[in-house]
Amino acid sequence: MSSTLTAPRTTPRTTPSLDTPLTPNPDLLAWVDECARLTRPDRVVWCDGTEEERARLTEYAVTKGVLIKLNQEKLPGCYLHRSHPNDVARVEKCTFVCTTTRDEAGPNNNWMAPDEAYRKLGALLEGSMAGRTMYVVPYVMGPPGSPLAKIGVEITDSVYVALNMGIMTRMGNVALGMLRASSRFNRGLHCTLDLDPERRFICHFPQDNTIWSVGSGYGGNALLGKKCLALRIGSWLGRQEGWMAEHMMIMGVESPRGETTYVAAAFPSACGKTNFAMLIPPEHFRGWHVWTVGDDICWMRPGPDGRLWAINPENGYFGVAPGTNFATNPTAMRTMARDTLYTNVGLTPDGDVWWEGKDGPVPETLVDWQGRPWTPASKEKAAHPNSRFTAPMTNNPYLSPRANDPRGVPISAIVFGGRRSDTVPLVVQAFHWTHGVFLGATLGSETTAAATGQVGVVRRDPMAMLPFCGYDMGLYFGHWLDMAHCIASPPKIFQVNWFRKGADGRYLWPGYCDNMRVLKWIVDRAHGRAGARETCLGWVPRQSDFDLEGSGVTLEDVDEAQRIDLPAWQRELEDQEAFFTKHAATMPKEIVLLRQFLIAQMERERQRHPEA
Ligand code: GTP
Ligand code: SPV
Ligand code: MN
Repeated sequence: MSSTLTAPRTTPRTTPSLDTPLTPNPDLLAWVDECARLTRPDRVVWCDGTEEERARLTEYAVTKGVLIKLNQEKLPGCYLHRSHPNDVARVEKCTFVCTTTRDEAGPNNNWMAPDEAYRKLGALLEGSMAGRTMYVVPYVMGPPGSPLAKIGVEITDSVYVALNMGIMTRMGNVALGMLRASSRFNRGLHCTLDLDPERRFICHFPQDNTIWSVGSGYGGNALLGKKCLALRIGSWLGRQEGWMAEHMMIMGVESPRGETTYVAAAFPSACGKTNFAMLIPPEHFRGWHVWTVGDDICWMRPGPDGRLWAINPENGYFGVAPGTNFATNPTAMRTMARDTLYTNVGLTPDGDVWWEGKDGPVPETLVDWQGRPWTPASKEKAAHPNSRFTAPMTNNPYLSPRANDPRGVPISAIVFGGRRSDTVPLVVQAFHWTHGVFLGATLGSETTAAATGQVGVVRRDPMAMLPFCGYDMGLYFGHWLDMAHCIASPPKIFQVNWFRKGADGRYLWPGYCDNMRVLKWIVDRAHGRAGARETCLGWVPRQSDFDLEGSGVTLEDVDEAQRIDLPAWQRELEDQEAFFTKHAATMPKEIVLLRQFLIAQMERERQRHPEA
């Protein structure tokens, strides 16, 4: 292995000194060679995933200023990274699905012809790693041995990306051992270039199982196993192979009787998956425990027992820092207390990290995410709103004992949720699977800092997959409908909204640990043992079905959070129109009809209550 990292070689650029490859796999060697001939790095480093290698790469990143060593007494094994200020979130406008035809990508994706994309990015990649190191990062998505696990290899010029991949995936020899001589691996080529936003492209070639990403070093743009492979390519493969790749967290909910029910939930980016997956039940729910299986991505397949079985393909958490504290998410706080990479948070004088909404007093002075002096009087935020922590899954004190189970866990309930200050009730249960697909397909949410662009505007984000579905979204809904026929005991489907506000602008629902109250109803309903009332939107809990003891929430607030506001629903249904029109060519008829059905019901309601 390369001991050359801290003592650069003086080899001429044109003949990169190839580090000893860790595999005899001919296709992998040929592809790495091809990438090296294109990008012309000074040296090639094969990542083996050992602790020794992690220590060496970390030390190298510190000497290069890529990482800042934090206070090792307070935060052992933790480092801070500051990304370029123009490179702080996913960029949807630079993200392309490059299928043979435009129709395959669908109106939900930016499309580029594969030839054009390879040519365009190829030109940018030519010689792009000269003077730099090329890291070859083999990784597995999913517990090794799982029938759903997939292998990828990411080639990158970023040591930060290599280190993050080491936390987020099962990385190194384990992947090469699984791959052996097979040519079936995802080919990911990543180069940060000069971070010029004009030369930033994230291109997916589902038909070649290939991803090329240039011009960004951040999160979902650069950690290619995550959104690129696990969701965009994953969703494509899932449709072909009969499984599902979803933007969902997975949790095990243990009751006082010792029964564990597995729930998967899709909320758009920065809308609460990590928090929900790490929920600690309130005092009143003694004997209940939530165990985290995953916090962002879920792969599901029908099992031989007729249930839907899910794995978390990831091995770590790339979580939102702002708003995280010992009251909102103590589990996350404990998870990121060691061996964690922090990105774009504030740095205190004693080498600790800080962000808006962290516990304790606001530091009197610190260095902000851009490396500038900051005080509480500063107008700008200390941490970027999309600042994040990368922490190993094994740090989680409530990691599910089944998180590494190759079979996965059987899912009893699927939850869709958005960030909506109005209109959408706290919780609704779908009447049936197709109605659940309709609830997911019409999901809307206010945009967040997880992607560049305007924050706080409602947009349609079906199944929280709008930025991540690697093919036509109408066909994706069709795939959801088709899946029902392979699952004899399908999960029950629900919709939630933790973010509804009252007329005074405050949240009607306390959220966080109190979401357990909604979760208990969901779990009970999934087992067919809790009451409910029928509305035109779906089944909702009656006051008596809902345990509010010790919550401090008033019944008036809960009623308001559940209220069906007819004029708001009229606007909501009108707002869905543009999405349905855009996707008319492939939108399943059942989904179109369910919307028409709801429109008709709402019209009749309004006639009965003209004052509303
Ligand atoms: P991605 O990693 O971007 O996919 O996001 P995520 O869905 O995992 O979101 P996360 O759990 O990190 O939450 C994002 C933000 O929402 C954080 O600032 C949280 O504090 C806030 N949040 C999470 N749950 C709740 C809740 O129940 N109520 C309220 N009001 N805010 C919440
Ligand atoms: C999201 O945006 O949904 C994330 C963060 O989970 S990123 O890895 O940047 O996609
Ligand atoms: Mn996400």
